[in-house]
Amino acid sequence: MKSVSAFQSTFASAFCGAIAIATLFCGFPTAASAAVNLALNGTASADASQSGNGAGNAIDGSVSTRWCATDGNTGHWWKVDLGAVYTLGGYQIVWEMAGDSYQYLVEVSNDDVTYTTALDKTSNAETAQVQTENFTGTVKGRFVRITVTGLSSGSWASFYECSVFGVAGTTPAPAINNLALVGSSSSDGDQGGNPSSNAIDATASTRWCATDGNTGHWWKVDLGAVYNLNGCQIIWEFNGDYYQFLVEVSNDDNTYTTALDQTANTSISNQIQSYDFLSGTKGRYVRITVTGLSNNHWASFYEFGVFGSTPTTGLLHTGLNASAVASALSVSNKASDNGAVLHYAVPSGSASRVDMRLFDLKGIERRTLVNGMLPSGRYSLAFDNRDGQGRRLAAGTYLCRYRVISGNGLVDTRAATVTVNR
Ligand SMILES: [Ca+2]
Repeated sequence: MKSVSAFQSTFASAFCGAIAIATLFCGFPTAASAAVNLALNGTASADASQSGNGAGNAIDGSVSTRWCATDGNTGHWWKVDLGAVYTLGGYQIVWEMAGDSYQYLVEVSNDDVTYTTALDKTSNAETAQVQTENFTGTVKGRFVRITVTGLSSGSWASFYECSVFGVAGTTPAPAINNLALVGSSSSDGDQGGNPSSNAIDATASTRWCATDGNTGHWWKVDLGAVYNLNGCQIIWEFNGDYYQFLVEVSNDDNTYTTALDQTANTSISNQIQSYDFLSGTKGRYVRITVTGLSNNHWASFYEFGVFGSTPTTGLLHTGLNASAVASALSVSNKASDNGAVLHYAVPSGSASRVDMRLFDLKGIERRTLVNGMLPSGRYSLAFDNRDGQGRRLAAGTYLCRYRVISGNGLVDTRAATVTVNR
């Protein structure tokens, strides 16, 4: 991210999630097994592993065991053999340290000899401990290798878990991201010190916990808009004990339908669990109700991730529900990945009409990005590099014009440049 303003840095962690999402607009059809972690059944190795922190610790489904290199140098690699060539949608890494940025290169190979770059994170500045990334274009491979190229002072190449998501065959892999990171959470009750928001802070050491050890407690996230939803991922408090639960989705927070039924689960006890939702699942609200507990545990998890993709119409547009803001517009253009993220604020007061449009440098309007009434607050919008007819725009510089109109007329108008990469 470049040109980080105070406005952006205040919400850096939320925007990191939005930026990850920004790479996802590929229009992939729904396919089975979007959210299955292929790495769990793989074989891991590394160029060097610290005693007690072997490569296999990063694919054991637990965030209490980790791989670690033998020293603090850069250049160490870790890889997983998935056992067969898959079409890969993305991955997730739970790094050892929260708040540090790790720079790394993700490469894939069919034969463990010739590797090609799947995602270049050698300039990565994100500091979230749990980083979920989508591959753009078609990425296939049997071997996935992570080479750590840069470290914060005092950090070693080390992560608790690396999940790899993909599908068999040549079907394009669905988007892998975490829509929940820019959502807002709530529950039927939070234990002191363990609020619902801990499950969407991309940190594997903070958790939501219910107020007692009873079953029936629920947690939910409002994604801010209706999405096509592929699946979810849960990092439970405990590894090795099963949890029984129901995941439901809703467009209006009133009528819920089942997306995933694990109320009879007694066999899956990994701390990190990834699931596909039922085919065709869509929704804005995602609610998990814990229906059964083992070993006297309470309903509690470190993270709840939601995998999904942009609605069939419209852009990914999420309110962050902040109060008391001034009108603002800024753009996070990304150099290596497609898709800028536009950050804007609707000023305090009554709801305003927002009119945001994209123009090319000849002044021709190419797309209406936002046109509607919005409450005061900060928003981010992940741009999919497409025009109003859904066609991919040519690479280059475009102009975003942002207007706020209240009942009394034009309040503010602002502009910023948007870079489209191909
Ligand atoms: Ca682990």
